[in-house]
Amino acid sequence: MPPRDYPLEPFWIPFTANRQFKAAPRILVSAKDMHYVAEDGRAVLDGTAGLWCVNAGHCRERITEAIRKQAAELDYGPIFQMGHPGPFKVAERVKKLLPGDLEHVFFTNSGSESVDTALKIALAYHRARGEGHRRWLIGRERGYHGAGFGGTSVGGIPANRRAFGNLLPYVDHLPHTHDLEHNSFSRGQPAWGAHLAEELEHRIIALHDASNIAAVIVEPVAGSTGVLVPPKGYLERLRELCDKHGILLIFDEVITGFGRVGAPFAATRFGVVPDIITMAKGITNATVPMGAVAVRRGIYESVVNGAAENAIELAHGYTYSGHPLAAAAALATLDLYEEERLFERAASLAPHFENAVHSLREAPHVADIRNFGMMAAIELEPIPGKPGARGYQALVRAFERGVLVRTTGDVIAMSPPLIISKEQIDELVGTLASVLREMATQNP
Ligand code: PXG
Repeated sequence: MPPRDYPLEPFWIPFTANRQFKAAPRILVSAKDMHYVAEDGRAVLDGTAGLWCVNAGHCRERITEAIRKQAAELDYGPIFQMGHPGPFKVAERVKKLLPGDLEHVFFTNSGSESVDTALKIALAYHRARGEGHRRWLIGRERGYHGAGFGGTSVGGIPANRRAFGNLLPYVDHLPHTHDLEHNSFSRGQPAWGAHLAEELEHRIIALHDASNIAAVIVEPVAGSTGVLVPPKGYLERLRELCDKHGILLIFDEVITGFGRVGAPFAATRFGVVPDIITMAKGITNATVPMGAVAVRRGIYESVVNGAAENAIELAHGYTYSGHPLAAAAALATLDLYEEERLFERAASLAPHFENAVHSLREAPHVADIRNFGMMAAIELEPIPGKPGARGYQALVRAFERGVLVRTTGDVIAMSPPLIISKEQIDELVGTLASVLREMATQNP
């Protein structure tokens, strides 16, 4: 291995055990299609599409070429009271992929910014209609909505909230829908759990009153906390209750957007149209940071038409909203998805992926397996007294054997690029099977 010509210490690595990582780093130096190359020269099969984002595989020529060309043509253009073609074109393309009358698209640079933007739009919408009393934002336990103060507040992961003291006021949470007793080893949507949507009415609305609630935000399939698939009928019921009470429904599709579930969006796949969709990651195949928030026509019109003419209707945005390089990358990415029919490919690979991951059911220490589209999770029994240790061991050993998976606590998550072949799915799952067997001999 060539010596590293940089120190590890100055970089404070995000969402990482810095001391543990710096003692035994896993460094990737290049990538192509389904594989990374590690610094020791080994090829590593990408079982996670980076961080759920490289949906078309790595370093795709069409996208890198578009970025190169754009960088030489217009590197940056101001986007407040000025414009350049990229974001207009991307908005039109994204609109065509969206269900219902989700017709207007606001650009950000990440999923976290998309979530905070969506929450601010929800508040601004109610205020524009004279319902500024609707201030409560409702998230869900085990939800992940990024790292901004808004997203952390509506998020439902205790470890992400604990250190940060005051988050947003006027936030409450629905219960999550995962229950090992009732829906373990479900293939696709579990049959049990739709009744948990009733908690919105029975508990949240009963306590805070609907007239005070602005929005409910959920991931249609929760990703970060280990692929929690919505029970049959659950999202439909949330939609009905939000309609009944004038509450906006936000789907956070940062992971589920752009083909991950075998359709452009989970909203399309489940046939449930939310009022706002947040997205990021796959929109540019993760090559240049970009996020977006799509809203239904009525939301855009209420906010925009509700303001005085010549007034800035929504006092919100970022220097890099709709950045030319991101926009060029997005256009090339959307072309590639379409030409290679990658969303359809995801749908047709999903049954093979499902069978492959469920073949791990008899592997040692497997407590649950769940999957939807091209997302799957294997939940391991924790080593008594050491939560997370078994999951981390699995990540390290799989990496040593040339396969990248993602772990959250003792849950192993997989979300490969949608270009993966059936043989590569078998390699991914086969490697995990031998890792789990090997670990069991050493830590029964
Ligand atoms: N919403 C959802 C649903 C996400 O999954 C974000 C918002 C925030 O996006 P940004 O671009 O600000 O990171 C996310 C991000 C993992 C993992 O392995 C998941 C995410 C990011 C990094 C790792 O669980 N999701």
